[in-house]
Amino acid sequence: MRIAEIRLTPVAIPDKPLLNCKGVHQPYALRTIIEVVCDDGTLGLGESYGSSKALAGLRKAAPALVGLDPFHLHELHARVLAALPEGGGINAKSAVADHRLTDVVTSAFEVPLMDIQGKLLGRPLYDLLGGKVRDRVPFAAYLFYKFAGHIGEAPDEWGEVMTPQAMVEEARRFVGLYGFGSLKLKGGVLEPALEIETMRRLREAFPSHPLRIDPNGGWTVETAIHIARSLEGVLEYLEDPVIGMDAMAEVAAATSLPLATNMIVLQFDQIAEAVRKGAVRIVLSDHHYWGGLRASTHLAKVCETLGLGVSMHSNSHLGITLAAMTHVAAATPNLSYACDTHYPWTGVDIIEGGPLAFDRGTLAPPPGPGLGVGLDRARLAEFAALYDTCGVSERDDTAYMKQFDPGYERRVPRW
Ligand code: GKR
Ligand code: MG
Repeated sequence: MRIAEIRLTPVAIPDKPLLNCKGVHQPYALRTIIEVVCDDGTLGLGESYGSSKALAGLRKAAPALVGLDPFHLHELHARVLAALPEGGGINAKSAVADHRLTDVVTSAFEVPLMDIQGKLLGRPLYDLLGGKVRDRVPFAAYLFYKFAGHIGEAPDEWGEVMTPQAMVEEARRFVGLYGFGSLKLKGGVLEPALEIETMRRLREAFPSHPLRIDPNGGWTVETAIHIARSLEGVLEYLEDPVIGMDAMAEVAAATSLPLATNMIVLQFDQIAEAVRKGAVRIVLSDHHYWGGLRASTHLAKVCETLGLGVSMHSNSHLGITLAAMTHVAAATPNLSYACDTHYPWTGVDIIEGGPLAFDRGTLAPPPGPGLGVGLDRARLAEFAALYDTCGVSERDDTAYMKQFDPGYERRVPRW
């Protein structure tokens, strides 16, 4: 059994004008859909970033994987390293955090290979990760301040959300539609007093929902300490209030709130420094850049050993990613928090049967061998065509924000 063919399809999927500390989401988010076909016809599916650097890396590595045994995941990594000797990161130079290309590419191909393994064995993917420790995986509502609609378009169904009260309404809608039992707010957008008020109002409206806020390093150390102290007893954790290991350690030392990160600990070799400096108490896993699904479970083991909590990060994504997140979360004993997901903001999918449906804020790993999802080829073709015509070939939240507000300037920290 060998890999015979690999197909990579970049897609554009509709997104909403969601705000963060660097700007606003463009009308389309980009992903790459990966199909790995074995010589017996077994098909494995994967999903990764759609940025040009990630796509170029995937395209360059793919031919080197033809002939590989789909069970040989160490060799997968070795072949990716050999195919991409220049390495590098996948994000823009201006990004405050980056992901190693070779990890991203290995991660991207590990999922379809494990999907194939599951199909060959007739076992769900979580069984290849040690078996499931929970039947259903809890996800958090991912709340964003947002503009009413995209440039030149009528307001979308969520309308404008730019005040604490409007955010409570957004949260009510999320909880009503999907049953989420935890709430995460993307912060660093409004002035700090308003974001503190937003979290307090969410606490009043949802007294028993765990709450978290993540400004993506959008605050100075001083602002972050003020906000952290104001929200002690309100939040379960505070995610990436500031940028940099030392700045995070300074904030961590000044508050009883646990700090979480998907921005300063992105690779295994960054964990030791973070622990030494006391910079974080929770690390967010993400199988797209930690090295894959198995690496995510290894990360969880390291965190358990070091007394760190584990949560899960997300970007705008489709159902192959959600299925993979759910399998790995189901097989991670110490995943101690509800996983992040942008999925409800997407609302469309390229998997058979349409978008996966949350029930009481949770999702069971899709049934069936491997990932348990198949491709809807008509939808895939539709979003592939959109990629070719939509005019977005790179994520640039700042450039798009300038179209709303020509005077806008990117500043991290912003407040
Ligand atoms: O979608 O605006 C966004 C988020 O800020 C995303 O880019 C982050 O990667 O959700 C992510 C996070 O937790 O930092
Ligand atoms: Mg984050």
